[in-house]
Amino acid sequence: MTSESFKPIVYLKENCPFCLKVRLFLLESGLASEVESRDFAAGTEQEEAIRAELSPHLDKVSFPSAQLEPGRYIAESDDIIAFFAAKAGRDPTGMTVYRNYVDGVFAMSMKLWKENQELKKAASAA
Ligand SMILES: N[C@@H](CCC(=O)N[C@@H](CS)C(=O)NCC(=O)O)C(=O)O
Repeated sequence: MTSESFKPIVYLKENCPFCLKVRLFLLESGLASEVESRDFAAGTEQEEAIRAELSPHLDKVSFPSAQLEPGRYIAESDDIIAFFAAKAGRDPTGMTVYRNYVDGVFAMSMKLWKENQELKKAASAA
C-alpha cells in the first residue's frame, strides 16, 4: 500500500478517557471519516491481536495508539491529536465539545485519580 492510498488508523479502547479525547477531536473536526478506527473492549481477542500488532513498533503499548503512515506508529493522545490537527489545519482549542471534555470531565478525572493514588500511598505508609 502506498502512502497516498493509506488511511491512518487509530486504535481505541472502549471507555478509555484518553481514547475519548481522540474520538471527540476526530468527530468535531470532521476528520472521523478520513481515519480508520479500530475499536476494542478490554479482555477481548481483538485487544490481543491489536497489542500483538503494536508491540513491535512501540516502546510501550498504550491506548490510544495510531498508525499515522505505513509503519509509523505513535501512542500519546496529545501527539495523535496534534498530528491530525496539523495535517488538516485545525485548531483543537477552538472546538467546543473537545475543549469542554478536556478542561472539564477529563481534567477532573485526572485530578481525582492522582489524589486517589496519593491517598492510597499515604494510607499504606501509615
Ligand atoms: N499519556 C497517555 C496515557 C494513555 C493511557 O494511560 N491509557 C491507558 C488506557 S485508559 C492505557 O493504555 N493503559 C495501559 C494498557 O491498557 O496497556 C496518553 O495520553 O495517551
